[in-house]
Amino acid sequence: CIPKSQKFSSFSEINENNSFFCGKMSDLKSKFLGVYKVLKSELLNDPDFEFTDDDRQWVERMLDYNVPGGKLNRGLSVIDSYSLLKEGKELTSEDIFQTSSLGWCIEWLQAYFLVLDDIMDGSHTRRGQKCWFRLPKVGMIAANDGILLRNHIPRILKKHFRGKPYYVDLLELFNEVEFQTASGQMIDLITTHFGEKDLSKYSLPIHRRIVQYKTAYYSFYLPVACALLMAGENLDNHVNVKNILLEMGIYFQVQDDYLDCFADPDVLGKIGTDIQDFKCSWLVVKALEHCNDEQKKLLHVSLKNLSSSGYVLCNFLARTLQKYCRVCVETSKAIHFEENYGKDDPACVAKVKALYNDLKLEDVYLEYEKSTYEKLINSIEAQPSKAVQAVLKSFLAKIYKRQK
Ligand code: GPP
Ligand code: MG
Ligand code: MG
Ligand code: MG
Repeated sequence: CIPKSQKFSSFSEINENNSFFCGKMSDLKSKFLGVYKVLKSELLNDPDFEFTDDDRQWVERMLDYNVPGGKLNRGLSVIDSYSLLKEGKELTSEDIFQTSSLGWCIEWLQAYFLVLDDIMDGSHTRRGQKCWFRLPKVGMIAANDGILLRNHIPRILKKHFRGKPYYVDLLELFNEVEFQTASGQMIDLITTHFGEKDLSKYSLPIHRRIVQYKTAYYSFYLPVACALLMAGENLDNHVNVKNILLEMGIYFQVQDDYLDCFADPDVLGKIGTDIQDFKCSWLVVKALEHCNDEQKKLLHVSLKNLSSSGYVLCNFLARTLQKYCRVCVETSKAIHFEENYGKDDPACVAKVKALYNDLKLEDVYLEYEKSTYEKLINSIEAQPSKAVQAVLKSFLAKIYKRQK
């Protein structure tokens, strides 16, 4: 146990006997969850608002429902990364409290995004329970709860980091990353308009741009950037680390897209909606890519057959024929998809999934996963600092071949 003299913030008031650091609460996750209780209690007693018992009860229920129930990877990564940056030096109890608080700010950010994202995507379940907005007494109050969750972050930062030399950097970091995520979410949503008009507009570069912004900054760059700031680093000196983390974040969202269709919802904790929502998912992009290849092959064979059977095709005729065939093929592909993609009808969803299976997208995904892992390991090992390498490898190990 830490000595009583090592008090910090309001933490010791709540854990009078320091039980947070002792006995059965000894593992990191339990410590992390202990900090959640402290932060929640502080927010429920925020002097800038006059809470009634009813208000307090609502906020507490809303927080418990939406904040701590996930895998907590993003939050725990702040502690993990900071500890690796300190190269084995044991963290003080204050280090643990501070890194956990920053970790929770990211979990709060995630809760805010998810509450709103589930409304926007028309989702049904999240983390093994009904989406918050689907609860009868909640509905669109969830939109305001999202705003409240977002506002809790600067409250936490003010209370615990105001005196730190990196306080302004932290605020700017959270603001910048939120802006990038909201912009990514915007393109995720408006791209469906273009897709509905012409599905063949979906492509890998468009997908990459969406997922880099909507997922990679807040899920991968933010936890490490928080740890770097706490360690006294200037973020401008870590552009290479940022780029690797963004690549990892893109890989993570490809996994999310794959799991949306192929994972068992009981394991994943959520029921996929990407097909129904006409999303520019990695799977639909790959399906379109593979259709094209098949069709190109077919086209090629038919032209070869025509020539070998004695017909002399002038260039003009060949080009016209090729163009005509491509139009037919494109049209049939569009019909095939457009009849079923983006429809909230289980039969249509099943047809799209059957097509994904016919195209063996699972194999395409496994190959993507393998080659991305190898590329990431190579770029990580090219990093000059062993501590930074350890941070990045630890992150990658958490997500490689994940099932949920
Ligand atoms: C993941 O998209 C991205 C987010 C949750 C960011 C949302 C950002 C907002 C500004 C609201 P997703 O819809 O694929 O996630 P999931 O599959 O978990 O619903
Ligand atoms: Mg969603
Ligand atoms: Mg979404
Ligand atoms: Mg998803």
